[in-house]
Amino acid sequence: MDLKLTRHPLSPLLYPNPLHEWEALNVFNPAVIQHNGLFHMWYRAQGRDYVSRIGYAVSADGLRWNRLSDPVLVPHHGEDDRRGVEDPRVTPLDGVFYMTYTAYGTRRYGGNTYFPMIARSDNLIVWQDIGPLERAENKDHVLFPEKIGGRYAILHRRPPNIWIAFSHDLQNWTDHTVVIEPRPGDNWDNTRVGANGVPLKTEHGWLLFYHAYDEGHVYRHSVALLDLDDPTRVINRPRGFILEPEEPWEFKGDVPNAIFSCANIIVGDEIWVYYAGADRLIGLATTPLRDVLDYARHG
Ligand code: BMA
Repeated sequence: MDLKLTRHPLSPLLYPNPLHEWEALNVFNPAVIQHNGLFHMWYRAQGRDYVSRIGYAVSADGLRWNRLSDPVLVPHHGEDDRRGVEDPRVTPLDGVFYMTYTAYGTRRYGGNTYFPMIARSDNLIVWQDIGPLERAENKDHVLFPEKIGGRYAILHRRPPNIWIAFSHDLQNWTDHTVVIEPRPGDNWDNTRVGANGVPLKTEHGWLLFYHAYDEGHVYRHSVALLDLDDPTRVINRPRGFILEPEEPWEFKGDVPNAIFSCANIIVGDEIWVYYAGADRLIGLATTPLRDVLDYARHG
């Protein structure tokens, strides 16, 4: 069984804006949610200083976007995020919004200089930090949209695996467990794996979109199904991938062959996957929900 996402004909949807220094070079890796009848987007942006900031855009149809002229989140932790705030993922939960993002600085945490942050907002625009998930080399963290067994649940990535952890207060995280590992050998996902957007609750389990890259640093995406009550348990993980770089703007840009997604949302009877090509432009690929669920269950 095989499944490939379909690129939307209007894609790519968002380009860098040369009139704004902070987003003049690259726009990429957006979070997207639907709220009160509108689509809301938070995207990573870079100007020529290569510092990442997070911009906000709003849309009635999810295709044509209106952007604020100033970023809504900028570095604010000195050395800890001097090089930027990256890769937002936004989860609505209990009437408020949580953003997980990567703080990228100059201080070392383990093997690198980034660590995973969590922030919260009541109004989509003003974000307040809750704190780090941990002060360790870790990213690609995303909160589940509801509590599981009475606790918050979060996916994260201690390299090279996707992990899960649980918390009562969003500050102290325990029961860290590996969920998905790279598949060694001649496989597309043999080097590193990481979660994409907020996992989707379905009757068959949590539908997780994730990315992986191989030794040639080519990014591809696929899906897995996790047990609803015990998401440490993988129900099925198809062998294949559903998206790989194919378009010129996905091959060439700032980082070649990087297709990177922080958003997979249900729109009508489809899933819309927002993703960036080559760390420079933002595009959209879609699939019928029924097809991707069949693939996640039987692929
Ligand atoms: C990852 C993240 C993403 C980026 C990707 C490809 O580690 O930093 O922001 O899009 O690499 O460069």
